[in-house]
Amino acid sequence: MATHTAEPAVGEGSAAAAHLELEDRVWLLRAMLMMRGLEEKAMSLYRQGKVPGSFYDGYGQEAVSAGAAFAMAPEDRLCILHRDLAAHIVRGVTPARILAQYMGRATGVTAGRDGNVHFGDRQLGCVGMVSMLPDMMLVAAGMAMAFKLRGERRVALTWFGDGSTSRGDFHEAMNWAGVQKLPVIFVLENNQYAYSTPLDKQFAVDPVQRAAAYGFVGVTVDGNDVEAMFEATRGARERALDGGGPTLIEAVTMRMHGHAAHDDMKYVPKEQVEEWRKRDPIDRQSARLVELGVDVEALRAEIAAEIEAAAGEALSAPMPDPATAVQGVFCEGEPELLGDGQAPWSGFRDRAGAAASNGAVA
Ligand SMILES: Cc1ncc(C[n+]2csc(CCOP(=O)(O)OP(=O)(O)O)c2C)c(N)n1
Ligand SMILES: [Mg+2]
Repeated sequence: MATHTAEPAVGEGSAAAAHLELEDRVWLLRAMLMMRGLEEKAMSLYRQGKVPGSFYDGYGQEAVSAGAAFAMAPEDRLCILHRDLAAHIVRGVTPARILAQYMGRATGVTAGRDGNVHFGDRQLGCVGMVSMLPDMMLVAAGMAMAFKLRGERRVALTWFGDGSTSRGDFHEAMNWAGVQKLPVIFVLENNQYAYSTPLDKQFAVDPVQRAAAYGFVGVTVDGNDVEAMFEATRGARERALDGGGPTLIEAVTMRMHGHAAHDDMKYVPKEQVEEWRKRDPIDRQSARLVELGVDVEALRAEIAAEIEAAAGEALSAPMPDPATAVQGVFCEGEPELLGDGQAPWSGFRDRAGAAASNGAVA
């Protein structure tokens, strides 16, 4: 049975708070602050000519990747998109490796093969994105199919944008996931624009209703509330593990910057941006934690120092040796299996070692 349900607002005493310890709530803020700080640093390095190509960021959307990734177990698999840096952070990619990745250094995740967008540390259970959007929905559905066939209790998750919903591959992935009741979570990051195309030129229905058309649950979530994102994803994961099939989570948020560094987004009304600025996900989580007595300023200072140290490390890392350019392009010998990622949520902490005994492969 398919439903179109708006998630309840998340605050004290909410469903999310019931599953999150204070330490988890601080972790969520930490991941968002780290994402914002790293992207701000990277944008400045880009302007200094140290980041080749273009630069895409997820300013204002940090809660979508932080909250969703936080709800996933080590043995789950993630397909991470271009506005979802916090997912890499949650899974355990260090700040220095991220900045090295952006600057094409040998110590980056792809060792200089790509820059800001197409990367994923396979050893941490993350698959780097394919540029064709939204092909990662099919990759995630394929991984979920493997979990189902092998009888493994694990889930695949991918993010994608509002623009992706107009593509054929979106519908193919949704249909197959629904028919097969696959343990997959589709996070539709509705940030109001696909490059310069606004929502009213993108779809004629509320896109979350498309889940019902394919026979599974769709939920709309405030994508600027990291705890609501966590809770919706936690629920979707439980449903998938219980054999309830996929969930489409529509995370409603706003792309606060241009499509990429070159885009001044003249086509976005200023009032719209200012309206969304009041709903900033970091301010929101900070306010909650200040109420709970957390020293958020100290946390900010700690993260700023970590980012400076990471930038120093990445800047002093070597460029890759050109002689290695053709290495790692094709699979040689036996393919290396994906590993498990970090899963910092307290709900997974008491299961340490569970992933190892799972015989997890994908
Ligand atoms: C099939 C395909 N067409 C075009 C592009 C170029 N492209 C990259 S990002 C993007 C906009 C995507 O918008 P949306 O899905 O809303 O994601 P957002 O960038 O807003 O997060 C486009 C058109 C692409 N990567 N793949
Ligand atoms: Mg978009």
